[in-house]
Amino acid sequence: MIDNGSLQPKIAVFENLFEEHEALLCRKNTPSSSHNGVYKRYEFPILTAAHTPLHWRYDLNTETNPLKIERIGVNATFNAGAIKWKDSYLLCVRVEGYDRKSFFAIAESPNGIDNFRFWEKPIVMPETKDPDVNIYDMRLVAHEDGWIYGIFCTERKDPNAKPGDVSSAVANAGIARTKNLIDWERLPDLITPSNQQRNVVLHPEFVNGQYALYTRPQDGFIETGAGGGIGLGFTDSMEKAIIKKEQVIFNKAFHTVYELKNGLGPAPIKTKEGWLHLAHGVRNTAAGLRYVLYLFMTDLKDISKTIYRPGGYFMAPDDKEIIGDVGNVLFSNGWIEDPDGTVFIYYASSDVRMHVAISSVEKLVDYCINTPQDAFSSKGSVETINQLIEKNKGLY
Ligand code: M1P
Repeated sequence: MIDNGSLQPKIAVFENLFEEHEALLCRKNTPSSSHNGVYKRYEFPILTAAHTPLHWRYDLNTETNPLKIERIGVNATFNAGAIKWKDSYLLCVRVEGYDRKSFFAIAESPNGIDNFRFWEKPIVMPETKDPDVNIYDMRLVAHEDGWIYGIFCTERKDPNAKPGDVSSAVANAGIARTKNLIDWERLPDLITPSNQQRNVVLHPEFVNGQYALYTRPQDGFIETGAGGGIGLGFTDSMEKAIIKKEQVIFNKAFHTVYELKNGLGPAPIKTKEGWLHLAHGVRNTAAGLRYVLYLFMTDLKDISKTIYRPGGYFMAPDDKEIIGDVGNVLFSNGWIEDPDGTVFIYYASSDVRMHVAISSVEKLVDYCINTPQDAFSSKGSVETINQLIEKNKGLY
């Protein structure tokens, strides 16, 4: 499946390009020295635009490209869904061209940390009768019904946009399924009571015989309005997915990291203590929106009930991660749990590149259970710190 270099041309003029590209793909990744006991970031981004195959970007025929000019530019590789597949770590990456269009492509690694290589071709995603203009941010879920589902955002021009308004868009959840991650069957888009949807995630198990979907209702494409929290709804079928009632299970809240928007990341991981969720919270600042990642857990029997809500963020943009096309953004829609409990957290920084951080189910659950909840005021935060100081008496 991997493009292992068999497509490399014998043409000397491209040799340096292939050598440099191969060196980047093979670069060993090492854990960064600083960590907080919960997760370890890795030093290098695992995927950048430069990782995309040269045969996607260059006309490798020296007769038609004697000047060795890049013909098709790739701008970014980010917001990837993730799945373990035949002992490999696969990312379904949002690849964005210089033309601003995003598409999906699978990148595969033998260890989940480095040596990610794109498969030979990007995914050809079939369309519904209403063609997509832009597709992005796929959540990959191996559902217990036997299919692997890809739920993603499909964006189209707003049909009600006023004349001259060429920006207004409508976002909804596109649904596709596959058995091999190459051939995809497109299903009708999700129907919900909300105007717009992004960050829709399929729960991996049936709930009372129904498919459960986490949603993120919004009033408009940018404006969340009354929506913007994490919703939950149920449908009898994925072939005609209709959610009649959306219940918000985790709302936005004043003066928190999820004040403006609150959206689920990847599908939750099942643990003995509950379903473990990774999500993103957004707040507004004088410098624009700030996206951070946070964790919470829900009840195994009642997935609408949040049982642990650690306060504050779990990961925030750090150092070089702050810079990018849309700065100050961490976004995650993919993680992989290994059989030994290791968790590979795949996250993108500032809408440009992909990273990995390593943790474990044990650590993440401990973090959720033992991190104090948000006290919703400065006074409350001081009280929380004072409780820890009291507990630590005689130990420091
Ligand atoms: O630019 C930050 C993110 O903005 C959108 O996310 P959300 O709908 O949660 O605000 C998406 O466009 C996402 O891809 C992007 O990373």
